[in-house]
Amino acid sequence: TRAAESFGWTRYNTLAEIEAWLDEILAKYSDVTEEFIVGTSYEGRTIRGIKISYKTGNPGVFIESNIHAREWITSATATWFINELLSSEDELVRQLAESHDWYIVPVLNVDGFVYTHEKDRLWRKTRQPVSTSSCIGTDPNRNYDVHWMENGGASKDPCAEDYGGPNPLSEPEIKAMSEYIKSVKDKVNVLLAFHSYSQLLLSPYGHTDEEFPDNYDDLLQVAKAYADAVEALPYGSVFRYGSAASVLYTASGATNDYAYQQGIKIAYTVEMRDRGTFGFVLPPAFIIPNAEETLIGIIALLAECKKL
Ligand code: ING
Ligand code: ZN
Repeated sequence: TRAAESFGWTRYNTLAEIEAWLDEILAKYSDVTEEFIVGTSYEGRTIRGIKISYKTGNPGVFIESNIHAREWITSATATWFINELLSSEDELVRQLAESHDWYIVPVLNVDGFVYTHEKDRLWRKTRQPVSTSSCIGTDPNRNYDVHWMENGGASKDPCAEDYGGPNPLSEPEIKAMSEYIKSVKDKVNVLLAFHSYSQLLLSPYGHTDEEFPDNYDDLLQVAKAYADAVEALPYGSVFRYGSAASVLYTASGATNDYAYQQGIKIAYTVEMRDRGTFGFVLPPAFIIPNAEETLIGIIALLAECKKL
C-alpha cells in the first residue's frame, strides 16, 4: 500500500500508516511473527500487537508503547525496534532478536493517538467521556487495578491530566491490556512501558516511596546497565533510575506496577528523550538516535538480567 511504502523514521507516522506497515511486516516475516489483538478501544478501534518468536521456549519481553497519546517518540521507536529485530544483520541484534520472544504493542491508546494527529497534539488521556463531567478522558497509566487511587497517586478531578478514572479498569483499553498481560505473564520475564520525556528508568513502586520491591537491588542493577550503556554511546544521553515514586512522583495504577504485581518482576517505565528542550514534540530528526540508544539500552538490560 501507499502508506506502507512511505513508512520510515524520518517523520512521525499516523495510526493508519503504522497499521498498514504492520500488515506488511506481518506478511513479509510471517514465519517468525504473529499478530495478537489486545482488544477494542472506546471508539471501536482494534488495539494490535505483534509477537516475534524465532524459537519456542525463549524468555518473553513485553513492550507497551504510546499509552499516552502525545508521546509519539514511543511508537516511532517501537516500530523501528520491530524492524531491527526482524531485518538487522548486526550480530548483537540478531542475538537479541532470536533469544527472546517479543510481545510489542506499538500504540495502546489508539483513540488518543488519532486525536493528537487530528485535533490536539498534546492530548495525553483516553477519549472516553466521564459521566460526571464535561471533561473527556482518563489517564490510562493511572487506571490499572493496582493500588488504584492510593496515596494521592492520581487525581479525582476528571479534568486533570492524571485523572484515575471513575473505577479501576474503567477504560476499555486498560481492561483489555490488563487481561492480555495476565494471559502471557507466565511467559514474560521483562516488561517495558515506553513513555516520554525525561530520560529515566522507573521501576516499581509508583504508589509509594516508603516501601520498595523485594528485588529492588536487582531492579537498580539492571537499570544501571541500561543507563551506563546509553551514556557510553557518542550521543552521551544521561538516564537516571530508581523507583518511580522516589525518583519522580507518586503515581498509582501504572502498567509497570501492574506487571510487577502479576509476577513480572523486571518491569520499568522507560522515559525516553529528551529532558525538556522539545518535550513531547521531539523533532523527527531525533527518532533514530533515540531508537538506537533504546536498542543499546535494552541489549544491556537483558544481558544484565541474565546475571541475576
Ligand atoms: N510519565 C509517567 C506517568 O505516567 C510514571 C511516569 C510512570 C510514574 C509509571 C509512575 C509510574 O506520569 C509520563 N511522562 O507519562
Ligand atoms: Zn507517559
